Amino acid sequence: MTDYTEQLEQFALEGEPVSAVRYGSGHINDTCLVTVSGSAGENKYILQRINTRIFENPQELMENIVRVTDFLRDKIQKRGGDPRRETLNVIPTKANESFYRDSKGECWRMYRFIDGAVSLDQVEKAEDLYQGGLAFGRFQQLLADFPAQTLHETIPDFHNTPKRLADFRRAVEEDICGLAAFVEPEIRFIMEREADTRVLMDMLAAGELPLRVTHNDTKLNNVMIDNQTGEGICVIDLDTVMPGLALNDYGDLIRFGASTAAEDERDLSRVSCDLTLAEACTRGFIEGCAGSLTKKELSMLPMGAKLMTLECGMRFLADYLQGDVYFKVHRKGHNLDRCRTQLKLVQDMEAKWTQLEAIVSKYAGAGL
Ligand code: ADP
Ligand code: GN1
Ligand code: MG
Repeated sequence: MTDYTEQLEQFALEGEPVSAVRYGSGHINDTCLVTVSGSAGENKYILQRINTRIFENPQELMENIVRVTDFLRDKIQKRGGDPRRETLNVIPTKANESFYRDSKGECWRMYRFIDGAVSLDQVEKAEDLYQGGLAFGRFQQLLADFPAQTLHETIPDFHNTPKRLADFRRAVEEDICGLAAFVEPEIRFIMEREADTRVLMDMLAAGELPLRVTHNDTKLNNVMIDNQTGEGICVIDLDTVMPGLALNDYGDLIRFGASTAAEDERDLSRVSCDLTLAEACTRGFIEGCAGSLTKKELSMLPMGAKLMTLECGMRFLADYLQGDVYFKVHRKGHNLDRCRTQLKLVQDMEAKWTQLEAIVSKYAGAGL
């Protein structure tokens, strides 16, 4: 078992640690649930090893998170909410730093554990997606007046889809593991959609879409759902909060939430874009954004869903071709399985385009 003594000693916790166990199923960071026992009883925390291969500047990353969560805490307090549960709370180190660099150079941060709530890896019911959409839409709304220029770009070009395509193309050309021939149909599927990849970035460049402070990783398991009320109470995983497109937050929500199967399902006959689930995401997100989305944004929402799914598919396939260096994998071919579900979803979204547009129209109302 991993010994976290050195790391735990650095943070001012309300009690003595009694256990520290691996937790969650994120693809990026190493997450650990810490339980401490103190005079006031048990307390829980989340200890995370920041993935510094991906987030190369942990200082800037944590600066972003502290600024954003301070800003949110203030707003939540002013409207009478519970700032201990409705935003992430960074626990500083005893030296009053936002993270600790250990003797091996690894970087660790601590959050207060959000109790009485779950993060769902699997969609259980449409209502969860409505709640997820609402939480991510509201999150964007709460940050609408955040000074965006003070945010660091933690991963440059994170959702620059044409740039992602260029990276993908390079991975195919280099083919360092000799796997490209094996995935020729998937490569062709992606390349055939080259023109699509530019649509939103071109609109952004032309000033047709606004840059907002967005979350950029809106998987359902990045929102905590309250056990009692079923409400999406807190948006977590704030590593990629940066200026971005609202369409990408909507898109990633649909990509993960509206799928009838897990992101790594091997039986592709089980993978499709479920319109009831897509409707729940759409209703929640549009409602959460509370009238702030422009006409153009609303009309491009289906494109946001398709491009986030295509982009994720090419990222998984590029990682497969490069020897699984980015996303955590738990079996051979895991990234290829993930890529295939994404491409199947893209195909299904294309087939259901008119219905996806009709769903947006239904909730955009007069805004469209
Ligand atoms: P990753 O970037 O690897 O996805 P996350 O920050 O999303 O890492 O954390 C992984 C999982 O840990 C989440 O999906 C959630 O289940 C759990 N988690 C993270 N932070 C908290 C928290 N403050 N309270 C409760 N659970 C949390
Ligand atoms: C990663 O960290 P996690 O598991 O919430 C990835 C997202 C992908 C997602 C695919 C920083 O999200 O961009 O969409 O996996 N996060 C990063 O499941 O690359
Ligand atoms: Mg996560």
